[in-house]
Amino acid sequence: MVKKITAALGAVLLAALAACGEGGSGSAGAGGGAGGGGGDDTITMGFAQVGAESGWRTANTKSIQEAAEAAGIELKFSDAQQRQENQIKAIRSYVQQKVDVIAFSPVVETGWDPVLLEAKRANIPVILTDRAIDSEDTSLYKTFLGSDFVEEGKKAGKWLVENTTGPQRVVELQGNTGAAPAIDRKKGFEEEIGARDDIEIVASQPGDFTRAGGKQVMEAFLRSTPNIDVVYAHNDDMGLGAIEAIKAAGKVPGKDIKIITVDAVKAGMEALAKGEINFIVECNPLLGEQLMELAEKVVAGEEVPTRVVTEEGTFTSEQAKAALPDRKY
Ligand code: GZL
Repeated sequence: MVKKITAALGAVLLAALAACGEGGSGSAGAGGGAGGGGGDDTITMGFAQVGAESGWRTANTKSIQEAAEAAGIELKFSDAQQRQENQIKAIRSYVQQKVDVIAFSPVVETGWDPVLLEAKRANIPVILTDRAIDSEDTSLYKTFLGSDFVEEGKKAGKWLVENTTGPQRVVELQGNTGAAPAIDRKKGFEEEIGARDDIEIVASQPGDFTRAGGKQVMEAFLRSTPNIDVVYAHNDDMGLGAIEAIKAAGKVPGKDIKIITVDAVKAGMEALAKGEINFIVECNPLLGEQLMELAEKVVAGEEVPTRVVTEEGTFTSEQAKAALPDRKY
């Protein structure tokens, strides 16, 4: 009799342990999707990247991929070639794959509500990284991790106000139309240069954050706009394109025409150290580690701040020379 009871108890114990194993830690599903991808405990992230348009983007992608690997997060990654419809398709596919969390850098500010509503209905949390969206419904994402672009524009304008005298005719190379960094860097710059009535933006066109785009628009400005004193480029890559156009026009970049850019990627810092660019406002692309920490918390159902602003500074030519040896990107 005793043997029968022992055997029965052992069977119940084994069944209980097996059931616990099937349930897994539950972390993959808690607060997140149905836990698609890797084993029970592996978080699966779907990341919809803007594209590969600039040195900044390359560094940003590398940071995300390396941080996912270090955190043991399975990363599904897509490159939208700077087209919103491709990002929307990627997000939709991540919902269908039932990933645990979706993160993306919205190429433009608007048009995201329908696809983010699909993610919300599938109980898959969304994290905005790098760029923000302009939506009334802030329940569509858990947090926004990225720079304050208005502040970056202000830093650029402040340098121009404080480091020039007399009339300054400025041409502006904008990022892609509708992108948060393009809208806000313009806004911050204009706010700051308002302190002087002899600084004027005489021409402004999108160069789409690419070196080729910056060169093309600067060539057009040099043909159509007389007496250019300053180029304000929304990123280093367009500033580097402008340098090519200025040199081809027989002028000296950094001297005949001052150049202010944003990002502080290696190629931009090298031009700054050479004096071809006069001032760079840093925009930190190394968001990977913070993104993975936020993803782990969000999937575990923990509270996270709705806004995480990244740390970044500014560089003069002398500061670039000192910083270059240790720059990671
Ligand atoms: C800024 C980022 C911008 C960079 C550009 O956070 O979105 O996009 O400034 C990049 O270099 O193309």
